[in-house]
Amino acid sequence: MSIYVVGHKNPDTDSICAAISYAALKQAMGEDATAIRCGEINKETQYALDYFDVAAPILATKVEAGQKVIQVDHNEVGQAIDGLADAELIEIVDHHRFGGLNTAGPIYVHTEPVGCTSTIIANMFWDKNINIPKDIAGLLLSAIMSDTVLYKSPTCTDKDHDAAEKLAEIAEVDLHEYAMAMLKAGAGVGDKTPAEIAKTDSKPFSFGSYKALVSQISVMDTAEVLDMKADITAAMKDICDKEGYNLIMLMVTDIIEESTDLVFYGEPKKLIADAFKQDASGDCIHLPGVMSRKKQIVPPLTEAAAKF
Ligand SMILES: [Mn+2]
Repeated sequence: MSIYVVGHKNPDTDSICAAISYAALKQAMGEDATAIRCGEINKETQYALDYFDVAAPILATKVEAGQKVIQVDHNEVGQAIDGLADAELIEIVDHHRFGGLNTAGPIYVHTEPVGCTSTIIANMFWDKNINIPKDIAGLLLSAIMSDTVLYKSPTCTDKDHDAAEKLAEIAEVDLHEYAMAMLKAGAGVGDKTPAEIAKTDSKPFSFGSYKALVSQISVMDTAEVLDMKADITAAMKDICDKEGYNLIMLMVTDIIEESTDLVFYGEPKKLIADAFKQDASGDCIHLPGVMSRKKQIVPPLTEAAAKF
């Protein structure tokens, strides 16, 4: 039975490209591995897949009991494919915080505090002296450019930078030109409904006893989202009511200005006020210099919740 390699729900470019690339590495090592995905491909990822002419992983919303699974780009249960608890998790390759990891048996874990899972995977190829095919190099590069927002995110490390430069050579692309085109393809609201905007690139988190959803949309101009703020917060109320969240936050991240407007609905607003030391009695706060959910949004919320 083929081992499934899968990224998180509501997959981003790293989750898709890391799954494809890690399955390719496993195959190059003589193992039977298949990339799968547990969600729709976003526009940015589709641009990368089309550009390098790679098929999307097979869509699977659930894994069967006993299925061997490798998780890439996540480890938190709430972000994982359904059925994982009854499947056999054998390995994790990731660059996120550990959010309550429990496994039935011992497993392989490869995590590093770098900007992108695909950086770790590129280095695994090189450490094993396995050549990275051109199309896989292109996908790994795409993921690094996406996760680090063209190196601008504070999560970006020298290791991401070095890997991206080498991958761009293998993929034979002009790094900046390609990355800008890819980010542009994924940026903005397009034809999304307010509810879809509220759930863009969303991930569930627990902050203390509060269930929260933190979404992120990248834009070249925040006005196109902020002009719809009333409709978006109304959609957030619906999502809270239906899915049992206490709080929904949408990071509207301006990739040119390198700042985020955090639009939110729910309670306690004091959690947001404490975390970001701002008046959060409205439905939006401006956070200059903030681009990373993982480094600049989740940690202050976790800290603030611990003091509740
Ligand atoms: Mn990632």
